[in-house]
Amino acid sequence: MFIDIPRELEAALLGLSLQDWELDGPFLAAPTVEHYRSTLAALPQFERTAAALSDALTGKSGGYAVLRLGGLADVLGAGDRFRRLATAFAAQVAVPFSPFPKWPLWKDIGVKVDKDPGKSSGTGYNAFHMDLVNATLPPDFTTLLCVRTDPRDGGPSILSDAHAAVARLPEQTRALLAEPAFHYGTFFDLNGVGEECKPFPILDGTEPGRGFVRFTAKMLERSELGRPQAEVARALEEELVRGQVSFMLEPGDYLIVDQRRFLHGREALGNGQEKVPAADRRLLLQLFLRAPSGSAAAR
Ligand SMILES: O=C(O)CCC(=O)C(=O)O
Ligand SMILES: [Fe+2]
Repeated sequence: MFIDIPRELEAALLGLSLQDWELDGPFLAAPTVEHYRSTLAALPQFERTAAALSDALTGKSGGYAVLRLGGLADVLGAGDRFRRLATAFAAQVAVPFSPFPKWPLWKDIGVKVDKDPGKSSGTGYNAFHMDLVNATLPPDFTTLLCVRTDPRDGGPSILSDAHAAVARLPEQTRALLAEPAFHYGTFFDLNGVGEECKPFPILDGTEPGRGFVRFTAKMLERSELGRPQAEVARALEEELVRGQVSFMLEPGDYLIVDQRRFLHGREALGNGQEKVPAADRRLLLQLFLRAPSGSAAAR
């Protein structure tokens, strides 16, 4: 699932000057998508890299990929040129968009010592979840670009195959997970993700192995759930942890997750974050992708 950029391609990418992107509402505008796709397609070794990416995301045991863009980040830093290149790779997979009116496409995920430790940008364990879990149309892909690792050496990413975890649960548990009896979080001022979904079923009743496993383990501590719901949600979380893979994102690593196949999270950061200057703390950039309706990822 880790994809290196061949040297020749890396050199060609460093020589590019991609145009700045334009948005059409929350979405990357079609002419920008076309410009980014066609510019990359013309580069040496690109086809091989795109095929590896597509295999990692759509292959039988796939569902996520880490593109290793560290060589580009070393030269370019994390500024506009690097972000345009990462956006161009994202645009190969699906259409980038920003659900949050406040953020222009990429959203910073830094480290805030005074925030709920279990939430995005908190310092603690970030339990298995899908992003925008309570939207009727969650993003098809969530992506995270690593700018800085935790100087206290914590925060490996965790991923788990959601349908594999569900398949290991007893029938009765799965039946309860298919009832619309779960809820999580608030919903306001979001673009491109439909309406609020509340309450929602965790399993959406499509064929086993398909569709979203609409789950966040954060609901266990932050939503008032009925007793049977809490029990089955806990059982699902345990299976996700049992099946998890974990790895540390390095600077320039770009993680792309198919939200219909994998749930994600992050282990706790290292101790003593309050002693680390804010500008030195771990930093990721987050971007969401919408697959064209009718594509494999949107089914
Ligand atoms: O910090 C991380 O690695 C994951 C963050 C995340 O999943 C989120 O903010 O939605
Ligand atoms: Fe997330």
